[in-house]
Amino acid sequence: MSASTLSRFQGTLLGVLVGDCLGGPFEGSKYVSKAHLNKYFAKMLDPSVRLPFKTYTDDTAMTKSVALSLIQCRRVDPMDMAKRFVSEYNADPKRGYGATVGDVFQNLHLTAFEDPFGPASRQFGGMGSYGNGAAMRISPVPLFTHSTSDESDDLSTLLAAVETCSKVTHSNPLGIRGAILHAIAVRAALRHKAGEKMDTTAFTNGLIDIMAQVEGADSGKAHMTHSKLDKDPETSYVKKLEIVRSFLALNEPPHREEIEEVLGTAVSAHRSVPTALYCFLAAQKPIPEIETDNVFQRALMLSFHLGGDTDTIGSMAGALAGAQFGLDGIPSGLLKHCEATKQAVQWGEDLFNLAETSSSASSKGTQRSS
Ligand code: AR6
Ligand code: MG
Repeated sequence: MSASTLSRFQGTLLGVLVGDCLGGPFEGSKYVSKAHLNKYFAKMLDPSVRLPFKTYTDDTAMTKSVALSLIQCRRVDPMDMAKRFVSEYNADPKRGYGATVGDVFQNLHLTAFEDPFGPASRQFGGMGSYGNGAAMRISPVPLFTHSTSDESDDLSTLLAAVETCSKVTHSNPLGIRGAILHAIAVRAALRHKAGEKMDTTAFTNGLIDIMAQVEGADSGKAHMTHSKLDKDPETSYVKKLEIVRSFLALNEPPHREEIEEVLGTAVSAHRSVPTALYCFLAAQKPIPEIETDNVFQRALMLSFHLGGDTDTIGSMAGALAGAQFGLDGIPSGLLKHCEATKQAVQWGEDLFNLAETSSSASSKGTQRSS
Protein backbone atom coordinates (compact mmCIF):
# COMPACT_ATOMS: atom_id res chain seq x y z
CA MET A 1 0.00 0.00 0.00
CA SER A 2 1.15 3.54 -0.70
CA ALA A 3 2.66 6.28 1.49
CA SER A 4 -0.50 8.24 0.94
CA THR A 5 -2.58 5.39 2.42
CA LEU A 6 -0.25 5.35 5.43
CA SER A 7 -0.83 9.08 5.88
CA ARG A 8 -4.59 8.58 5.63
CA PHE A 9 -4.54 5.84 8.30
CA GLN A 10 -2.57 8.18 10.55
CA GLY A 11 -4.82 11.12 9.64
CA THR A 12 -7.92 9.15 10.62
CA LEU A 13 -6.70 8.51 14.15
CA LEU A 14 -5.14 11.94 14.54
CA GLY A 15 -8.50 13.34 13.38
CA VAL A 16 -10.28 11.41 16.15
CA LEU A 17 -7.87 12.88 18.70
CA VAL A 18 -7.78 16.50 17.50
CA GLY A 19 -11.58 16.73 17.11
CA ASP A 20 -11.97 15.29 20.60
CA CYS A 21 -9.36 17.51 22.31
CA LEU A 22 -10.38 20.76 20.60
CA GLY A 23 -14.13 20.08 20.92
CA GLY A 24 -13.96 19.16 24.61
CA PRO A 25 -14.14 22.74 25.94
CA PHE A 26 -17.48 23.31 24.16
CA GLU A 27 -19.24 20.08 25.20
CA GLY A 28 -22.77 20.83 26.40
CA SER A 29 -22.88 24.37 24.94
CA LYS A 30 -26.17 25.38 23.35
CA TYR A 31 -24.13 26.57 20.38
CA VAL A 32 -20.80 28.34 19.75
CA SER A 33 -20.77 31.46 17.56
CA LYS A 34 -18.74 31.36 14.36
CA ALA A 35 -17.02 34.62 15.41
CA HIS A 36 -15.82 32.94 18.61
CA LEU A 37 -14.60 29.89 16.70
CA ASN A 38 -12.72 32.05 14.17
CA LYS A 39 -10.85 33.66 17.10
CA TYR A 40 -10.36 30.31 18.91
CA PHE A 41 -8.69 28.73 15.88
CA ALA A 42 -6.71 31.87 14.90
CA LYS A 43 -5.29 31.99 18.42
CA MET A 44 -4.30 28.32 18.36
CA LEU A 45 -2.66 28.74 14.96
CA ASP A 46 -0.65 31.80 16.11
CA PRO A 47 2.82 30.40 16.94
CA SER A 48 3.48 33.17 19.47
CA VAL A 49 0.43 32.36 21.60
CA ARG A 50 0.73 29.88 24.48
CA LEU A 51 -2.51 28.21 25.55
CA PRO A 52 -3.48 25.57 28.12
CA PHE A 53 -2.92 22.05 26.80
CA LYS A 54 -6.14 20.19 25.85
CA THR A 55 -6.59 16.66 27.09
CA TYR A 56 -8.49 13.93 25.29
CA THR A 57 -11.70 12.37 26.56
CA ASP A 58 -13.42 8.96 26.38
CA ASP A 59 -13.64 9.17 22.57
CA THR A 60 -9.86 8.86 22.22
CA ALA A 61 -9.41 6.67 25.32
CA MET A 62 -11.74 4.04 23.82
CA THR A 63 -10.38 4.43 20.27
CA LYS A 64 -6.93 3.75 21.71
CA SER A 65 -8.18 0.51 23.32
CA VAL A 66 -9.77 -0.65 20.05
CA ALA A 67 -6.62 0.21 18.06
CA LEU A 68 -4.20 -1.48 20.49
CA SER A 69 -6.41 -4.55 20.76
CA LEU A 70 -6.50 -4.98 16.97
CA ILE A 71 -2.76 -4.36 16.70
CA GLN A 72 -1.86 -6.86 19.40
CA CYS A 73 -4.49 -9.59 18.81
CA ARG A 74 -4.53 -9.22 14.99
CA ARG A 75 -8.24 -9.99 15.10
CA VAL A 76 -11.41 -8.56 16.64
CA ASP A 77 -11.31 -10.08 20.12
CA PRO A 78 -14.25 -8.80 22.22
CA MET A 79 -12.82 -10.19 25.46
CA ASP A 80 -9.51 -8.41 24.93
CA MET A 81 -11.33 -5.19 24.03
CA ALA A 82 -13.52 -5.44 27.14
CA LYS A 83 -10.44 -5.84 29.34
CA ARG A 84 -8.74 -2.86 27.74
CA PHE A 85 -11.85 -0.64 28.08
CA VAL A 86 -12.08 -1.49 31.77
CA SER A 87 -8.40 -1.01 32.51
CA GLU A 88 -8.33 2.30 30.61
CA TYR A 89 -11.44 3.45 32.49
CA ASN A 90 -10.03 2.41 35.87
CA ALA A 91 -6.74 4.16 35.13
CA ASP A 92 -8.56 7.44 34.44
CA PRO A 93 -12.33 7.41 34.97
CA LYS A 94 -12.54 11.20 34.68
CA ARG A 95 -12.25 11.30 30.90
CA GLY A 96 -15.90 12.31 30.39
CA TYR A 97 -17.40 8.87 29.85
CA GLY A 98 -21.13 8.43 29.12
CA ALA A 99 -23.34 8.48 32.22
CA THR A 100 -24.18 4.75 32.26
CA VAL A 101 -21.36 2.98 30.42
CA GLY A 102 -19.41 2.85 33.72
CA ASP A 103 -21.96 0.24 34.91
CA VAL A 104 -20.99 -1.99 31.99
CA PHE A 105 -17.32 -1.68 32.93
CA GLN A 106 -18.07 -2.45 36.56
CA ASN A 107 -20.17 -5.50 35.67
CA LEU A 108 -17.59 -6.80 33.21
CA HIS A 109 -15.05 -6.65 36.00
CA LEU A 110 -17.40 -8.19 38.61
CA THR A 111 -18.25 -11.12 36.31
CA ALA A 112 -14.54 -11.65 35.52
CA PHE A 113 -15.18 -10.95 31.81
CA GLU A 114 -17.00 -14.29 31.58
CA ASP A 115 -19.29 -13.00 28.79
CA PRO A 116 -17.94 -9.83 27.11
CA PHE A 117 -21.42 -9.00 25.74
CA GLY A 118 -23.48 -9.88 28.84
CA PRO A 119 -23.35 -6.65 30.87
CA ALA A 120 -24.05 -4.44 27.84
CA SER A 121 -27.05 -6.56 26.84
CA ARG A 122 -28.62 -5.98 30.24
CA GLN A 123 -28.34 -2.15 30.10
CA PHE A 124 -31.59 -0.15 30.06
CA GLY A 125 -33.77 -3.09 31.06
CA GLY A 126 -32.42 -5.26 28.25
CA MET A 127 -32.83 -2.59 25.52
CA GLY A 128 -29.12 -1.83 25.51
CA SER A 129 -27.50 1.58 25.11
CA TYR A 130 -28.03 3.68 22.01
CA GLY A 131 -25.37 6.19 23.07
CA ASN A 132 -22.76 7.19 20.48
CA GLY A 133 -19.99 5.42 22.43
CA ALA A 134 -19.71 2.51 19.98
CA ALA A 135 -19.53 4.85 16.97
CA MET A 136 -17.03 7.29 18.48
CA ARG A 137 -14.37 4.57 18.93
CA ILE A 138 -14.91 2.57 15.72
CA SER A 139 -12.42 4.23 13.31
CA PRO A 140 -9.60 1.69 13.83
CA VAL A 141 -11.91 -1.11 12.60
CA PRO A 142 -12.31 0.07 8.96
CA LEU A 143 -8.54 0.65 8.94
CA PHE A 144 -8.00 -2.91 10.16
CA THR A 145 -10.25 -4.42 7.45
CA HIS A 146 -8.99 -2.07 4.70
CA SER A 147 -7.70 -3.70 1.57
CA THR A 148 -6.37 -2.19 -1.63
CA SER A 149 -7.75 -5.02 -3.69
CA ASP A 150 -11.46 -4.62 -4.39
CA GLU A 151 -11.77 -8.36 -4.61
CA SER A 152 -10.74 -8.94 -1.02
CA ASP A 153 -12.45 -5.81 0.31
CA ASP A 154 -15.29 -7.63 1.89
CA LEU A 155 -17.89 -5.26 3.35
CA SER A 156 -19.49 -8.07 5.34
CA THR A 157 -16.18 -8.57 7.20
CA LEU A 158 -16.25 -4.93 8.24
CA LEU A 159 -19.92 -5.05 9.29
CA ALA A 160 -19.38 -8.16 11.41
CA ALA A 161 -16.26 -6.65 13.01
CA VAL A 162 -18.12 -3.42 13.86
CA GLU A 163 -21.00 -5.33 15.42
CA THR A 164 -18.65 -7.41 17.59
CA CYS A 165 -16.71 -4.37 18.77
CA SER A 166 -19.90 -2.39 19.47
CA LYS A 167 -21.72 -5.06 21.43
CA VAL A 168 -19.15 -5.01 24.23
CA THR A 169 -20.85 -1.82 25.47
CA HIS A 170 -23.81 -1.07 23.16
CA SER A 171 -26.37 -3.74 22.26
CA ASN A 172 -29.20 -1.48 21.08
CA PRO A 173 -29.55 -1.65 17.26
CA LEU A 174 -29.34 2.15 17.06
CA GLY A 175 -26.00 2.16 18.85
CA ILE A 176 -24.63 -0.61 16.63
CA ARG A 177 -25.96 0.85 13.38
CA GLY A 178 -24.52 4.25 14.33
CA ALA A 179 -21.12 2.57 14.58
CA ILE A 180 -21.74 0.85 11.23
CA LEU A 181 -22.61 4.16 9.57
CA HIS A 182 -19.48 5.87 10.90
CA ALA A 183 -17.29 2.89 9.95
CA ILE A 184 -18.54 2.72 6.36
CA ALA A 185 -18.15 6.49 6.07
CA VAL A 186 -14.49 6.22 7.19
CA ARG A 187 -14.05 3.40 4.66
CA ALA A 188 -15.52 5.55 1.87
CA ALA A 189 -13.45 8.62 2.86
CA LEU A 190 -10.31 6.49 2.86
CA ARG A 191 -11.11 5.22 -0.63
CA HIS A 192 -11.95 8.65 -2.06
CA LYS A 193 -9.48 9.44 -4.85
CA ALA A 194 -6.78 11.78 -3.45
CA GLY A 195 -6.86 15.29 -4.90
CA GLU A 196 -10.29 14.88 -6.50
CA LYS A 197 -13.22 17.11 -5.60
CA MET A 198 -15.76 15.10 -3.63
CA ASP A 199 -19.25 14.54 -5.03
CA THR A 200 -21.05 14.69 -1.68
CA THR A 201 -24.36 13.44 -3.13
CA ALA A 202 -22.71 10.35 -4.59
CA PHE A 203 -20.81 9.83 -1.31
CA THR A 204 -24.09 9.96 0.66
CA ASN A 205 -25.89 7.71 -1.84
CA GLY A 206 -23.19 5.07 -1.38
CA LEU A 207 -23.82 5.09 2.37
CA ILE A 208 -27.60 5.02 1.89
CA ASP A 209 -27.31 1.87 -0.22
CA ILE A 210 -25.38 0.08 2.51
CA MET A 211 -27.54 1.31 5.40
CA ALA A 212 -30.70 0.29 3.49
CA GLN A 213 -29.30 -3.23 3.33
CA VAL A 214 -28.33 -3.16 7.01
CA GLU A 215 -31.75 -1.86 8.13
CA GLY A 216 -33.55 -4.20 5.70
CA ALA A 217 -31.60 -7.24 6.86
CA ASP A 218 -32.31 -6.38 10.50
CA SER A 219 -36.06 -5.97 10.00
CA GLY A 220 -36.04 -9.21 8.02
CA LYS A 221 -35.16 -10.87 11.32
CA ALA A 222 -38.74 -9.96 12.35
CA HIS A 223 -37.44 -8.40 15.51
CA MET A 224 -40.12 -5.98 16.73
CA THR A 225 -37.66 -3.40 18.01
CA HIS A 226 -35.82 -3.33 14.70
CA SER A 227 -38.81 -2.99 12.39
CA LYS A 228 -40.32 -0.26 14.56
CA LEU A 229 -37.03 1.63 14.51
CA ASP A 230 -36.86 1.54 10.71
CA LYS A 231 -40.27 3.11 10.24
CA ASP A 232 -39.59 6.02 12.55
CA PRO A 233 -37.83 8.83 10.63
CA GLU A 234 -36.09 9.78 13.85
CA THR A 235 -34.44 6.38 14.20
CA SER A 236 -33.89 5.24 10.61
CA TYR A 237 -30.35 6.00 9.45
CA VAL A 238 -31.49 5.83 5.83
CA LYS A 239 -34.00 8.61 6.53
CA LYS A 240 -31.32 10.63 8.33
CA LEU A 241 -28.96 10.21 5.37
CA GLU A 242 -31.69 11.40 3.01
CA ILE A 243 -31.94 14.55 5.12
CA VAL A 244 -28.14 14.98 5.00
CA ARG A 245 -28.33 14.68 1.20
CA SER A 246 -31.14 17.25 0.97
CA PHE A 247 -29.24 19.69 3.24
CA LEU A 248 -26.16 19.36 1.02
CA ALA A 249 -28.23 20.15 -2.09
CA LEU A 250 -29.42 23.53 -0.74
CA ASN A 251 -27.88 26.69 -2.21
CA GLU A 252 -27.69 28.24 1.26
CA PRO A 253 -26.64 25.87 4.07
CA PRO A 254 -29.35 25.31 6.68
CA HIS A 255 -29.28 27.36 9.90
CA ARG A 256 -27.72 25.65 12.90
CA GLU A 257 -31.10 25.46 14.66
CA GLU A 258 -32.53 23.41 11.82
CA ILE A 259 -29.51 21.09 11.79
CA GLU A 260 -29.79 20.65 15.54
CA GLU A 261 -33.52 20.02 15.39
CA VAL A 262 -33.52 17.58 12.48
CA LEU A 263 -30.16 15.79 12.75
CA GLY A 264 -29.36 16.45 16.41
CA THR A 265 -26.32 17.16 18.56
CA ALA A 266 -27.00 14.70 21.39
CA VAL A 267 -25.09 11.78 22.93
CA SER A 268 -27.42 9.28 21.24
CA ALA A 269 -25.93 7.65 18.13
CA HIS A 270 -28.89 8.48 15.86
CA ARG A 271 -28.71 12.14 16.88
CA SER A 272 -24.96 12.58 16.38
CA VAL A 273 -23.44 10.17 13.82
CA PRO A 274 -25.38 11.58 10.81
CA THR A 275 -24.62 15.08 12.12
CA ALA A 276 -20.86 14.42 12.11
CA LEU A 277 -21.14 13.08 8.58
CA TYR A 278 -23.06 16.19 7.53
CA CYS A 279 -20.35 18.46 9.05
CA PHE A 280 -17.66 16.58 7.13
CA LEU A 281 -19.54 16.72 3.82
CA ALA A 282 -20.69 20.34 4.20
CA ALA A 283 -17.06 21.29 4.91
CA GLN A 284 -16.02 20.17 1.42
CA LYS A 285 -16.87 23.70 0.31
CA PRO A 286 -16.65 27.11 2.03
CA ILE A 287 -19.22 27.78 4.76
CA PRO A 288 -20.43 31.37 5.26
CA GLU A 289 -18.63 33.18 8.12
CA ILE A 290 -16.28 30.26 8.84
CA GLU A 291 -12.84 31.67 8.09
CA THR A 292 -10.61 28.89 6.82
CA ASP A 293 -9.70 27.24 3.52
CA ASN A 294 -8.90 23.96 5.27
CA VAL A 295 -11.58 21.25 5.03
CA PHE A 296 -10.49 19.44 8.22
CA GLN A 297 -10.62 22.65 10.25
CA ARG A 298 -13.94 23.67 8.68
CA ALA A 299 -15.49 20.29 9.59
CA LEU A 300 -14.42 20.78 13.21
CA MET A 301 -15.60 24.38 13.32
CA LEU A 302 -19.05 23.47 12.02
CA SER A 303 -19.28 20.59 14.53
CA PHE A 304 -18.43 22.89 17.42
CA HIS A 305 -20.73 25.65 16.15
CA LEU A 306 -23.72 23.31 16.52
CA GLY A 307 -23.05 22.81 20.25
CA GLY A 308 -24.18 19.75 22.26
CA ASP A 309 -21.85 16.74 22.05
CA THR A 310 -19.10 18.79 20.39
CA ASP A 311 -16.14 16.57 21.30
CA THR A 312 -17.72 13.42 19.88
CA ILE A 313 -19.27 15.02 16.79
CA GLY A 314 -15.98 16.89 16.16
CA SER A 315 -14.01 13.69 16.71
CA MET A 316 -16.11 11.72 14.20
CA ALA A 317 -16.02 14.54 11.62
CA GLY A 318 -12.25 14.82 12.23
CA ALA A 319 -11.77 11.09 11.59
CA LEU A 320 -13.57 11.40 8.23
CA ALA A 321 -11.56 14.45 7.10
CA GLY A 322 -8.34 12.81 8.33
CA ALA A 323 -9.18 9.69 6.29
CA GLN A 324 -9.79 11.79 3.18
CA PHE A 325 -6.75 14.10 3.39
CA GLY A 326 -4.20 12.30 5.58
CA LEU A 327 -1.72 14.00 7.89
CA ASP A 328 -1.10 16.91 5.50
CA GLY A 329 -4.77 17.88 5.69
CA ILE A 330 -4.59 18.54 9.44
CA PRO A 331 -3.18 22.00 10.25
CA SER A 332 0.07 21.29 12.11
CA GLY A 333 -0.39 24.38 14.29
CA LEU A 334 -3.33 22.67 16.01
CA LEU A 335 -1.31 19.66 17.13
CA LYS A 336 0.76 21.32 19.84
CA HIS A 337 -2.44 22.04 21.78
CA CYS A 338 -3.48 18.39 21.98
CA GLU A 339 -2.40 15.50 24.18
CA ALA A 340 -0.98 12.27 22.69
CA THR A 341 -0.65 13.27 19.03
CA LYS A 342 2.47 11.13 18.53
CA GLN A 343 0.67 8.07 19.91
CA ALA A 344 -2.32 8.55 17.59
CA VAL A 345 0.01 8.73 14.57
CA GLN A 346 1.76 5.56 15.77
CA TRP A 347 -1.55 3.63 16.10
CA GLY A 348 -2.29 4.61 12.49
CA GLU A 349 1.12 3.36 11.36
CA ASP A 350 0.77 0.07 13.24
CA LEU A 351 -2.68 -0.54 11.74
CA PHE A 352 -1.29 0.28 8.30
CA ASN A 353 1.49 -2.27 8.70
CA LEU A 354 -1.05 -4.86 9.79
CA ALA A 355 -3.42 -4.13 6.88
CA GLU A 356 -0.50 -4.25 4.47
CA THR A 357 0.59 -7.66 5.74
CA SER A 358 -3.00 -8.95 5.58
CA SER A 359 -3.52 -7.54 2.07
CA SER A 360 -0.46 -9.34 0.75
CA ALA A 361 -1.50 -12.51 2.59
CA SER A 362 -5.03 -12.38 1.16
CA SER A 363 -3.68 -11.78 -2.34
CA LYS A 364 -1.86 -15.08 -1.76
CA GLY A 365 -5.15 -16.67 -0.76
CA THR A 366 -4.94 -16.37 3.05
CA GLN A 367 -8.11 -14.93 4.62
CA ARG A 368 -7.95 -12.11 7.15
CA SER A 369 -9.68 -13.20 10.34
CA SER A 370 -12.19 -10.97 12.08
N1 AR6 B 1 -32.67 4.57 26.83
C1 AR6 B 1 -32.55 5.82 27.35
N2 AR6 B 1 -31.42 6.56 27.33
C2 AR6 B 1 -30.34 6.00 26.74
C3 AR6 B 1 -30.39 4.70 26.16
C4 AR6 B 1 -31.61 3.95 26.23
N3 AR6 B 1 -31.74 2.73 25.72
N4 AR6 B 1 -29.18 4.43 25.67
C5 AR6 B 1 -28.40 5.51 25.87
N5 AR6 B 1 -29.10 6.47 26.54
P1 AR6 B 1 -23.85 5.51 27.56
P2 AR6 B 1 -21.77 6.21 25.66
C6 AR6 B 1 -28.59 7.80 26.99
O1 AR6 B 1 -23.87 5.84 29.00
O2 AR6 B 1 -22.64 5.84 24.55
C7 AR6 B 1 -19.67 11.10 26.45
O3 AR6 B 1 -19.99 12.44 26.52
C8 AR6 B 1 -28.35 7.82 28.49
O4 AR6 B 1 -28.59 9.11 28.97
O5 AR6 B 1 -24.02 4.09 27.14
O6 AR6 B 1 -20.43 5.58 25.72
C9 AR6 B 1 -18.87 10.78 25.20
O7 AR6 B 1 -17.97 11.78 24.84
C10 AR6 B 1 -26.89 7.46 28.58
O8 AR6 B 1 -26.27 7.85 29.77
O9 AR6 B 1 -22.43 6.05 27.08
C11 AR6 B 1 -19.92 10.56 24.18
O10 AR6 B 1 -20.42 11.73 23.69
C12 AR6 B 1 -26.33 8.21 27.38
O11 AR6 B 1 -27.34 8.04 26.38
C13 AR6 B 1 -21.01 9.89 24.95
O12 AR6 B 1 -20.87 10.31 26.31
C14 AR6 B 1 -24.96 7.76 26.90
O13 AR6 B 1 -24.93 6.38 26.77
C15 AR6 B 1 -20.83 8.41 24.84
O14 AR6 B 1 -21.64 7.79 25.69
MG1 MG C 1 -18.95 13.38 23.95
